[in-house]
This record gives sequence, C-alpha cells and structure tokens, in this order.
Amino acid sequence: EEVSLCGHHCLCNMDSQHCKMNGDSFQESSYIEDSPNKNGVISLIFSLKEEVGALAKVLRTFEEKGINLTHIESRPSRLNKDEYEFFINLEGKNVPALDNIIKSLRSDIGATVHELSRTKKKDTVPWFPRSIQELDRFANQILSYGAELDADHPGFKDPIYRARRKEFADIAYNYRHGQPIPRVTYTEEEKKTWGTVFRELKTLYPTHACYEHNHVFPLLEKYCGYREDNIPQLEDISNFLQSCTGFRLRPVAGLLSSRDFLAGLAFRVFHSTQYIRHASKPMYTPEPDICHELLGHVPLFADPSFAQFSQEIGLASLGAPDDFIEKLATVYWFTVEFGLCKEGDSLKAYGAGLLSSFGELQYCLSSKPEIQPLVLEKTSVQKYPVTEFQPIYYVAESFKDAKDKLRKFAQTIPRPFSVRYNPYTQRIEVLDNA
Ligand code: HBI
Ligand code: NLE
Ligand code: FE
Repeated sequence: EEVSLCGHHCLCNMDSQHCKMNGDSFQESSYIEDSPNKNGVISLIFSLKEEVGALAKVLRTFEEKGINLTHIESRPSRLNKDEYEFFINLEGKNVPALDNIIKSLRSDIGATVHELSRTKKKDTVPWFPRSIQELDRFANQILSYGAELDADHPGFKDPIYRARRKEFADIAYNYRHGQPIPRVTYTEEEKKTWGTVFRELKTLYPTHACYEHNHVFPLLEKYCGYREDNIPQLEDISNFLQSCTGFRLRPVAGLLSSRDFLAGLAFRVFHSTQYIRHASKPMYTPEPDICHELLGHVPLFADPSFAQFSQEIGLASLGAPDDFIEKLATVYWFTVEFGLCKEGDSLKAYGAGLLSSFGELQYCLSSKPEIQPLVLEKTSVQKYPVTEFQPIYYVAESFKDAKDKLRKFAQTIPRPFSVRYNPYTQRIEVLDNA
C-alpha cells in the first residue's frame, strides 16, 4: 500500500514533521508552533483608563519580571472615550511569568487584556498575520484532504503523478513573498488535460457564467495566455490581477486551514495551486487545481466589487474564534466557491467551483439542486459535501448586496478589536475602531 512521505495515506507530500495528520495538531485551525525565530514574539492588547502614570505602572511590571518589549503602539479608544488602547510585542516564546503579569494587570491596574497567540489557549485571540510578508509562515501548514479523498483520489496510485505533485509542492514551500512565481513547463499530458477542461467549459460560459466572468475572460486570453493549448503562468496572472484590483497570487502546495486561507484574502492575496488534476477525471475534482484557480477564481478576482467582497471575508476572519472561522469558511463556500447570482430574471454561476467543473456547471442551473436566497445566518451553518455536486446553492442579488450582508454578519464576531488593511504599508491596523 502506498503512503505519502509523512507516512499517512495522503497526497500532502509533507515530511512527518510538517504533516498535519500527526497527533492532535491535525485539527482545522490549530496552530503548530513554528515561529521563524527561536525566541518568538508574543503580542498583547490592553486598554487602560486615562490617568497620570497608568502606562508607567504597566511598564514597571514588565521591567520587574525582566521582560523585553520590542514594540508598542497606542491610540485613544474609540469605544470608551476615557480609555487608551495599547498594542505591545514582547520577546519570548514561553514566558512563564506572563500569566501572572496578565492577572496583575487585570486585578491591580484594572486593564482589559487580550493576548494574541499562535498556540491554542483559552481566552486568547488566535494569532494572525499583520503584514503581507508574514503569509510566508503558512507555507508549511498544508492539510491533507482527509482519508475520504485520499482513498479514491484518481492520482493516488499513479507514481508519476505523485512525483509531479512533489515538484509543485517544493515550489510552494520555497516561495517567499515578493519573489516572482516560478514558471513551470507543463507536460504534454498536463496540457491535454487543461485543453479538454478549457474547451468544454468555454462552450458553457456564455450561457452559464455571470456577466463579470464573461467580461474578464477575453482579457485573460489577450494578456495572460489563456488558450486551449497553453496553461497560463501564475506570475503573468498575478501581475494582471494586481493591475485590476490589487489581488495577487501566491503558490500553495495544497489545502491550507480555513483560518490561514481566509487570512490571505485580507491582504488581497489568493493562495493558488499550480498542479493540475489527474488526467483520468478532467470534468470534476474535489481538490483545487490550476484549472479551478485559473478558470474559476481568477476572472472574478479581476472584478473590483467581487475583490472587495472577498477581502472583507478575509478581514472578518482575522483573530476570530474557531466557530466563527467555520461559519466564514461556509459563507466562502456558498459564495466564492459555489455561489449563484441573479441577472435579470435568470440565474448565473459566479462560484469558482462551478466555473471550473463542466459537470457541476450544467447541474447547478438545472432543476435538480435546491436553490435558496443568500441569508448569512442560515447559509453560514449549512452543512455541505466536499467530494460531490452540491445539493443546495445560495443566490446573491449582487456582489454589493453580498458584501453588505457580510459586513453586518462580521459585526457579530466577538472580537476585542477591529481591523483595517492599510494598502500603502500592506499591514493590518489592529487598534482602530473606525
Ligand atoms: N486552501 N489552498 C487552498 N485553497 C482553497 O481554496 C481553500 C483552502 N483551504 C480552505 C478553503 N479553501 C475553503 O474550504 C474554506 O475553508 C475557506
Ligand atoms: N469541483 C471543482 C472542479 O472540478 O474544478 C473544484 C472545486 C474545488 C473546491
Ligand atoms: Fe477554490
């Protein structure tokens, strides 16, 4: 029986140290401690009543325990007019005194304290990237698709396909923000698979795809080498998208956790696979592959309104609790992946999982599936299968309408701060409650 490098029955191509199937780290949105520098950084957010010496008291506590602060930001709180909010970084990974310090800040000084943490602890805000460079930390955190898929993955028993997947995984592991995405020479067989998918889908787009998709597609043919006999290069597409909406691509070896994947969207970064589906099943695959990314996702990310909607799902996810991440991932699923929208009296597909599957694109607009209006309170808790056609689809009135609904929904996230993306610095601003 074949197993992957990690020793599990999956295509993740991870060595055992990185595979998420190991022990209790195999859990959606749990974080492996993998701080790039040994010492690590711990971040705290706290707010204080404005009075003489309030901050000095706090700082003295850190001094007494011998803790080195490496960063401090302050701002007047927008929620409580008489309070100031502070964001600090401190050096260290395991700081035994930290729990005591937080306790004493709460009880002695009356501060509200939140710890941003990459490890799972009660009462902590999950770690999230605050600068676009920090997305580099996700590269080694690939999830296996789970036993369900591995067993019947058409490529699982094909050693050539598996070796090829390893080549693509290596590109993604070695990629760092800001580098050009390495160009790939695709094999004749890979080009043939692409050609089949491309040709068949193109016949459906005029009648089945939404306006935006049909509007952008010719531009991709003109500027990015979209052709039946050519698999376009991620680097060219990333540059094209940046000029349209500021969205960019970065290569990824496989599935990320929902938390990591959604965080990328907050920076207008889309994690894209570069490998292609197995040649034996061109019309439907449950995994993302280059056909899915380029034919399904990319055209929509060139649309300003859709780009904005996507980024806002990402922003809503930063530091959100696990149960909320699951809801946002479900919203993502029924919009970005499998969404339908109204166009006059008819329904069209804008979800990438539909636009990249010849089989499901026809099925979703037939009379077979159930169709419901997009209502996030309902949509966000809908169960769905991941390896077959969807039994139910949700219809958006427009991208603007979907975005307005999302904003309302995001306001229900229990989060002790608000976030804003600063495109000039490419950083997330945390304290601003605007
Ligand atoms: N990871 N690489 C990658 N691509 C996706 O499309 C993707 C993912 N992880 C999770 C995910 N999609 C969605 O199912 C949602 O959970 C966000
Ligand atoms: N089912 C889609 C396809 O065949 O292209 C991929 C979906 C990925 C979520
Ligand atoms: Fe997708």
